Amino acid sequence: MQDLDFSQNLLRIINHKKTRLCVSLDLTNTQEFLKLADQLGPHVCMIKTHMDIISDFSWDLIEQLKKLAKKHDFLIFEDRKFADIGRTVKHQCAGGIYKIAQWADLINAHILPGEGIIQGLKEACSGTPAKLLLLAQMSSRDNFLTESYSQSCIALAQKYPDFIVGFIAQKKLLKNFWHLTPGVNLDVSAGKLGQQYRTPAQALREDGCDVIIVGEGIYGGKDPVKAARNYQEASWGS
Ligand code: 5BU
Repeated sequence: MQDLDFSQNLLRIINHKKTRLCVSLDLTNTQEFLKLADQLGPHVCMIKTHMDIISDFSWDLIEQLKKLAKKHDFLIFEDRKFADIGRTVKHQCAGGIYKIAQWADLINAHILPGEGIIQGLKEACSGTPAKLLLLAQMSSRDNFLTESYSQSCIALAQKYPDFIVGFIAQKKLLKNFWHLTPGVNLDVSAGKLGQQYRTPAQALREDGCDVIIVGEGIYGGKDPVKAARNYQEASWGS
């Protein structure tokens, strides 16, 4: 059975706040991170983190972020992209410095190591609300995630629907699963270091994804709040 709690909650947030925007806060400083999380919170259904790029990380950041998630009603997605054997990812997800399973609503993983990675992450997250997305497709140029690899992601998602709630993908792959999509920018020519962009309208309407993930397009400009508002509107009305 699919995890209804997660899906109902995310749907509730999307409809209540009128946004299908997840901002990717790829900032490296705690103060800047928290300031933007507070300013952008009203415009997003989710904030995506890369906690391991924060140079002055401390547990207080997690506590502050949790408070902001409550204040603004958004989910937290830690984009750690687990990719090791089950035993190792179990430690990486539940323990270490970041203790991701304790605070993330969503995590993600590559399926390269096989089914054990899902079992390891499931054990790490047992007793917590955290759910898993599989990395089925990437936005970067010439990536190695082939069609048959994406099909294997689909098969595994169908096998673990109580824990796997969707995919990171470029196009809709499977009914009743969430599709979060990176590689979105209103300026489609802005991609650097192999990143490829399409517009929110393309990602949501043409490619059938559910939530757009936008980083630089929002935090990279002079007025991130205005940019977030534009992406929110594009994600809702386009
Ligand atoms: P951008 O600044 O909007 O390009 O940021 C996109 C974010 O999504 C960034 O954190 C990447 O690590 C992440 N990402 C991606 O861009 N493309 C992918 O295929 C995957 C993740 Br998977």
